[in-house]
Amino acid sequence: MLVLPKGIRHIPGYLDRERQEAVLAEIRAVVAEAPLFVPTMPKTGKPMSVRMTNCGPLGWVTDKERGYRYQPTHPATGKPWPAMPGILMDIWSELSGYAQEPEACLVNYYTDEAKMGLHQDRDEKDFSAPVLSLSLGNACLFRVGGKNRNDRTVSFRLESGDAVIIGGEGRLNFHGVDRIYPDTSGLLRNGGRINLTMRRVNS
Ligand code: MD6
Ligand code: FE
Repeated sequence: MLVLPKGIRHIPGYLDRERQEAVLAEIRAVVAEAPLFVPTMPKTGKPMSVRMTNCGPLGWVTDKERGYRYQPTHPATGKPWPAMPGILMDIWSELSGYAQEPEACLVNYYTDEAKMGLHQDRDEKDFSAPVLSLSLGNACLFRVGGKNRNDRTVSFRLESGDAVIIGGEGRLNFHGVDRIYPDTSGLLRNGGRINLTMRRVNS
């Protein structure tokens, strides 16, 4: 049996197909209003392979000049992020164990070739709240380690509908996506994978 680090919880099949479709419809509306953008790394300006957008009062963005941060507006349109859909608020209430509402939902779109390097989520002021992740579309190989980049890691597959909660002692653990498995879900017509991460930013 695979043992996950303390504070990391994986809930396979948390969203049934009907609820996945409902979340997807909301995310399509978010993307229509707040188009996916290509995030770039601080200082180097190297583009990440995922495309991103956000909903909720705050959104996570990054670019060469100003680096990782949360801001209330879309970097390209300058408009406020779309509201957090009610269905995501409900899922946060069901899973987070945290009394306050989420302030940001980062939407990551992966083509079947995209990946995400090992990182910590540490741009929030409040680490007492967990980060709640939902996966839609093709499966991926998810990797999670400890608080130090060189700590031993464990890897497991995330399928469409799975939830992951990173909180408590695991809140600052390194994690990343090594690969997407093409043709492993019929949810997204053009393949790829969507990951949603809901966060509390301010205490
Ligand atoms: C992904 N997930 O699944 C990337 N971050 O595509 C994350 O970076 C992540 O799954 C914080 C908490 C849970 C996560
Ligand atoms: Fe993360």
